[in-house]
Amino acid sequence: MKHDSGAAFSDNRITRLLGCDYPLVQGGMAWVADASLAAAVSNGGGLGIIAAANMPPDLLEIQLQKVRTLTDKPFGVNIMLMSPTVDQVIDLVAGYRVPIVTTGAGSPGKVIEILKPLGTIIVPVIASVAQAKRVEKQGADAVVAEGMEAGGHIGELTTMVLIPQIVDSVEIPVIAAGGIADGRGVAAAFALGAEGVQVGTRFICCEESTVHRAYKEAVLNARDRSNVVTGRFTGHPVRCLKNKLTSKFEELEKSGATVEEYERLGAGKLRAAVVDGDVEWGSVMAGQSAALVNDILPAAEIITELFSGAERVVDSLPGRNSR
Ligand code: TUI
Repeated sequence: MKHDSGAAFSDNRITRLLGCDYPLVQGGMAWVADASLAAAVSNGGGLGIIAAANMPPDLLEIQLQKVRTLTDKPFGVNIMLMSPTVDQVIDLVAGYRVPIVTTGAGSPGKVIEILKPLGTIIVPVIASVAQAKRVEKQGADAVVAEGMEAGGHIGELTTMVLIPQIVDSVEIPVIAAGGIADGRGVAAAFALGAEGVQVGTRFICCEESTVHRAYKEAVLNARDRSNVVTGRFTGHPVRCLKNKLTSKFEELEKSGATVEEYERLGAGKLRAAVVDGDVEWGSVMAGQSAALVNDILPAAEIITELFSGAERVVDSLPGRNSR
């Protein structure tokens, strides 16, 4: 099926690079971004992503096999560079000839060195100008520039100031991430010079997302002040929805706990929230855009809404003749 709504946004360097109808990459959300979600996004005209995260390699392999049964469109794998199994993940991604890789939480030099010669398209997620320049030099094909509105592990700059600085610093195309959950956000990203968007939190609440119902409800119920960033002192700040776990994290931080004590409290908590639905004591990672998510829709509908909404925004800007 050819997707038409939002056509004004759908032929550029990102759609040509990724081979999809819309310049949209799904966020590589640990435990959330499985084959079911990735295939739904790819079938909807975006680029679906399976998050390798800290997954044991045998579980990742099952997801890689599964995604091929659900879509024949391009898809990607997000490689989390702090994972203890990152080398095995790279080998698997090479073996399965995954067409596109996004990376997060570190420097992707090794990923580019190994996978680029195989023809893999590499799109690192970065959060600063220095990181963007470095990955361009290393051979990245595009970057996702992620503002601190995003969920999970974040940098320090907002999307609003990060995107134009990255656009001015590199030649490769820039995909904006962090805070984008509706057509207004897509239009704003393009206004800042991005040629694509990465959307994570919005897809937690899609029909094909296999996360626990309670996690989806926590995102649906989120409001403007529902987020908190914990763990800044560890060097790995993480944005989540506020709950008993994040209060405990804040208490620990105030009591002068060590990084080890702090990280011990966090172990296994994302899985507890996503898989078991423990949204009180689990880690409910979500971006600030959770406040903008108010319904559960099929992934394909979310994508057409994002781009038709962006077109409406552009058409209604001051000075434009409304149709
Ligand atoms: O990676 C993410 N988001 C994530 S990863 C994750 S799993 C995790 N859980 C707990 C603690 C830490 C990780 C949950 N959410 N987003 C992409 C992203 N990458 N944001 C920022 C960065 C980043 C950070 C450092 C990219 C490059 C980088 O380079 C370090 C360097 O040496 O320059």
